[in-house]
Amino acid sequence: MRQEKPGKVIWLKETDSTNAELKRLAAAGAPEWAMVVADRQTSGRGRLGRSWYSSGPWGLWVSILIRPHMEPERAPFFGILAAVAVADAIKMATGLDAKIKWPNDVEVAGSKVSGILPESGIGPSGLEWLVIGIGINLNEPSEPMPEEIRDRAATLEALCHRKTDRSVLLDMVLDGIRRLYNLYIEEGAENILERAEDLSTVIGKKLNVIGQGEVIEATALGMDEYGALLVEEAPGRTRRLLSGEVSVRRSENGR
Ligand code: BT5
Repeated sequence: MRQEKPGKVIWLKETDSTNAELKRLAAAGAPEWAMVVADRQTSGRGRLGRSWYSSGPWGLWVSILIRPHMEPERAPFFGILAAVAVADAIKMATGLDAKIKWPNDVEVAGSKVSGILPESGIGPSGLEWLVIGIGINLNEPSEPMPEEIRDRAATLEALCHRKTDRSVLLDMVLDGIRRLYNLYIEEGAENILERAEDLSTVIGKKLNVIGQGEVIEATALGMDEYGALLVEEAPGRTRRLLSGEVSVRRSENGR
């Protein structure tokens, strides 16, 4: 079934986390495409308990609810699908060359401008809801970014010297997600994965893979329909990474 209708957007001045807010609504039966946007998050969240700096309306902090009929294990793929939509929207709005760093960062010239957090709810019949949280740093905040992220994070304004309108970018991101979701329903993951691989900063590169207490060297080969990164650790020995951190080795990115 094609997904056409935009849902109701709830705009909040402040919330703990738009993902937390929408997860509460999803569990209470909110319909597909319900959305929460906040001017400011007091406990914006990243993956693995990390935090997301979102102190004011200088960025787009949004969560989108979908209810795809699929195995719960495929939820991370929707993080990749959303990253393609965000990279496309940034390109369209600013002309910047936005890239995807697996699994869920969108970068411009090596700086993180966006992070995506898919979170799912599982019930007796499988996947019941999927909340896709998206944070995009649009315009320069009035206070400087916190010290610990200043080196790696950037706003679109700092990179393209123009302000980006929050509602315009939200519409572009939503259009992109709806288009890619329809493509997924009609044709499966293949074309979306191809787009994600084209936009990827890691595919074809030698990586350091930071796992449980160890760092492995491997070459990134591609992504699969579960959102996993496929890497080759040694000739002919491949492995699927479902989470964790990867960084391009210094000799590869010329830094
Ligand atoms: C992410 O996690 O990148 C996912 C971020 C998702 C944020 C959205 S905002 C709307 C929705 N509601 C939420 O509560 N969350 C979602 P991760 O890959 O774990 O990256 C987190 C790391 O990025 C932090 O540990 C910092 O190093 C860095 N970081 C934090 N705030 C940032 C910002 N505004 N811009 C760039 N980097 C940031």
